[in-house]
Amino acid sequence: MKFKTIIEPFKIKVVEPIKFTTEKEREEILKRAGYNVFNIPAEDVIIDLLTDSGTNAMSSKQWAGIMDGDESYAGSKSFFRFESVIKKIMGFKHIIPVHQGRAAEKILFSIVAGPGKYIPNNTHFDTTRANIEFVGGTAVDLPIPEGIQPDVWHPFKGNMDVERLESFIREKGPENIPLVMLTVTNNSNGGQPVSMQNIREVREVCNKYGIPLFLDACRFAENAYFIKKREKGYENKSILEIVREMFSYADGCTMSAKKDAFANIGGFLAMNDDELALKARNVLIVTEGFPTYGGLAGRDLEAIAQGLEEVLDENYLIYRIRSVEYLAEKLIDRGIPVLIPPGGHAVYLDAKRFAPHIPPEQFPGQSVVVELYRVGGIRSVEIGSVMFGRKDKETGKFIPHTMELVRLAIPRRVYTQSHIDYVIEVITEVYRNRDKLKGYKIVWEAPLLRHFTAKFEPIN
Ligand code: P70
Repeated sequence: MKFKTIIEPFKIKVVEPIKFTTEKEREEILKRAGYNVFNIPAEDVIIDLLTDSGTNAMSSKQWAGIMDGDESYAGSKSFFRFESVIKKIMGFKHIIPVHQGRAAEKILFSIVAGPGKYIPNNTHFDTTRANIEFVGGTAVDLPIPEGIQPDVWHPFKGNMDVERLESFIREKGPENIPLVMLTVTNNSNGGQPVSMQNIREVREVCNKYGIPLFLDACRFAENAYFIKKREKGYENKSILEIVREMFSYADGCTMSAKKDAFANIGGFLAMNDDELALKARNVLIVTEGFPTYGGLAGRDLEAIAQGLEEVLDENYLIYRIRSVEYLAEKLIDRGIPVLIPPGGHAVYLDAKRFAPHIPPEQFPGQSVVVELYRVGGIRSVEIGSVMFGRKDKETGKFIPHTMELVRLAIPRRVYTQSHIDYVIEVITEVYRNRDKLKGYKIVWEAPLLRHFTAKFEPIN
């Protein structure tokens, strides 16, 4: 293109009003929410960057698909479209619809994992880890060293450490590792991509020990775009070609369609192995529904199929990745500590450097999250010791997470540049007053996935 301004590759047909609140009102709302932004009514949020999951704006064609959804219990026309689009893009033999990503994880890990079983991943996201631990298995993170250093630039920080993978397999024995996973893009460490070379190398190690490889594929298209931009040999390939190659190295995947499929709900589990698929469908039928709808309505299957076609559009991905980069660039210009490079779906603030006076056990990320809401009505999410920190089982000692991050996830096709300019202004203001940020303590927590429901109090 001749012009450098990258525009939104869509027009806006339907709008949703934003309700404004005052700082004083937000102070009260925070107290009522136990300083956990998951407990805040969405209506009281001005810009909602809690997640890019299920919060996407659907296209007119997706809405048309919703009207066209076939709601037959068995053999719905919408299922066959869903199945054929996924097969075209990802190429797996068995496509099993589920209501969202974690349902795919639940089914998969209840079949393959359990006590004494280990599941390595570049980095597990919260629900993947929880589903493995729920059945008594062990979730193991094997990121490359650069992957956990927020201020180190690397083109593929989502990569798995292949040498550590191999030594881990040897140590635990391949018979105790039912599968290896790669999360594309790697959400826990900054929405960072995994290179094609890394996928290939992980595949080779898996082949050597006869272990299947599964992708946690939520943001596969964003990952493919990074491969096209950053990996030699892929500059002239189409996104579809890159995606197909990525999946060609895998034996299956779990997918939350709430991310790169632009859907508000939905997901699937896919695989080539007939026996595993049979077992998965047996669980599916008990927990989710009949195999041609999983936990979904026919209209959801249509929306997902259409969304999967749309996300492969390179003009969309150029806009998508650039709009996330724009936010990161402006924050970096203002000296605000941001994980580099910015990810595909989010910008991550480095709370350790943002609030160095707050120790990890007082949750610096949570403190920044609370302040962004108080000052500007922006909802973000802590990805640090609230989400992943734990207590040592024997000593009770606090073990912090590797990084203390605040994720600003950008819903797809929802916010315009001026929304983002507002976000930049608010963060700049919070950063200017960072010395006043206080630590937090947890006053109530659930046994698993505590971040969703925990209650906090500021430490004065
Ligand atoms: C997010 C949401 C979901 C997810 C994921 C990866 C790599 C599986 C899943 C599960 C979760 C979340 C986190 C904080 C706030 C709100 C929501 N990620 N694998 O935003 O998929 O949600 O469909 O069960 O990122 O990153 P599902």
